[in-house]
Amino acid sequence: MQPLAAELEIDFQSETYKDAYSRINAIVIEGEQEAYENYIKLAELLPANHDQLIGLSKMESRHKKGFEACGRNLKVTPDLQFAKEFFAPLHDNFKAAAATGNVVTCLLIQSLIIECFAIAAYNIYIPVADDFARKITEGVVKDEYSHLNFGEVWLKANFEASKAELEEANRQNLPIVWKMLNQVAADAEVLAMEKEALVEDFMIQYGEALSNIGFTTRDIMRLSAYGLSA
Ligand code: Y39
Ligand code: FE
Ligand code: FE
Ligand code: FE
Repeated sequence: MQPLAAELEIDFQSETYKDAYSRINAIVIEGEQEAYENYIKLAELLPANHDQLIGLSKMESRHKKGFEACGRNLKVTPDLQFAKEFFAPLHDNFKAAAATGNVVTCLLIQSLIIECFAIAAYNIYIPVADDFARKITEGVVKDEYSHLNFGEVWLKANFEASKAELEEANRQNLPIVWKMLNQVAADAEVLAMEKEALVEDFMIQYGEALSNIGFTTRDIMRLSAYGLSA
């Protein structure tokens, strides 16, 4: 498939593009850094899966390096302060859940919500990315599917015992994701990433994940739209 970026004649060196990229690139770099830390924490919380989770954390730190290179390639300085604030509500909820040993909540936040957000964003970005970033992102998104799969497999195996905590964690954290999407929509648009496409892809990934874990279609409708109007 011919990359859409060529057809759209995106000017990757325009000040408008680089300004938006300074925030989106920072979000991705900070997100990968936090994902790295979150999987190390999950490795502590799930000793039976320790080595596998350390493996995932190492992938996240490689992703971070890849996206740092994408920023350098476009001569963009990532706005990391913006990105830290962007992730703070989800990150704080992850840390609070980890501190109280609520591993199901930690898995919902990192391995379902954040991974689905990443998969949606990377899928939508790939066709409109510059050549350098496209190659990096294609490699990264394959890994993200494996991270999502880890969460699905663990939660499916522990479904009955996790169900109530998943419902509550979804209620607390899904509205935050819709707010994050709204915050980034204008910058994403500059990169030719449409908000509607991001929402649609996220809903598909998240709905499929909930289905794989064992939720019914009825549950999935209720859970995945929670807070969408926020
Ligand atoms: O598991 C991961 O690697 C996820 C942390 C990385 C973050 C993805 C955040 C993507 C949001 C970008 C929004 C752009 C429209
Ligand atoms: Fe990653
Ligand atoms: Fe990941
Ligand atoms: Fe548009």
